[in-house]
Amino acid sequence: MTVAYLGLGANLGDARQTLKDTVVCLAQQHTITVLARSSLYRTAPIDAGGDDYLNCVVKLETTLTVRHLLALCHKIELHFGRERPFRNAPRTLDLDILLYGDQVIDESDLSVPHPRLTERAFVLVPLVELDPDLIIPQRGRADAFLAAVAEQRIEKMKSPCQCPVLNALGGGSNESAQTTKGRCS
Ligand code: A4P
Ligand code: MG
Repeated sequence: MTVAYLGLGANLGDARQTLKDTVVCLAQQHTITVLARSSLYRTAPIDAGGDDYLNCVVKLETTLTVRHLLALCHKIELHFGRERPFRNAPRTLDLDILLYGDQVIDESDLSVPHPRLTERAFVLVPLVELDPDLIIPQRGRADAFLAAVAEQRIEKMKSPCQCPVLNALGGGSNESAQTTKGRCS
């Protein structure tokens, strides 16, 4: 079993629903256990045009190799209608492998840790929310990079569920899991 972190982003279509459905989709894989999902964040596009993004990070445990995890990410992106008309084009769903255990991979089609991870508030802030003491292989503590991205606009979304008891129990994501079951093939 390997602990991995995925970055989820979307700025086309119903981004909030897509991100929630993607977490359900990941949780439905028998090779994956979703351990935690960060809050959703509304973020300014970085090096890209289009509308604001919604971003979050998922922490999971998996029996998949990193290559199989990448293939699964591509399959789920396609399932949610991802198209690639040009680099950094607006997208219905982007799924990036941020970290895969403590592995460092530098190949033409796969770089882990994700090469731009430490330059982007939309990745760092949810990562540190999930794991305040997270260490990024070969780079050190994730929170040490936060000051450098402080100018990038990022706003935590309020949970649509206003019940403090349900929220404390994680009710928001459970509710989403029930209403969207079966959508992921
Ligand atoms: N690839 C290499 N390493 C990885 C990895 N660790 N995880 C390859 C996933 N894929 C990886 O990806 C292009 C190729 O990268 C894949 O075929 C894979 O083999 P892609 O999904 O087609 O394109 P991408 O995600 O746009 O590329 P990239 O380079 O990862 O872009 P970035 O740097 O992630 O930027 N602003 C906000 N606010 N929120 C965003 O989510 N996203 C981007 C995309 C730009 N600005 C943004 C956001
Ligand atoms: Mg990507």
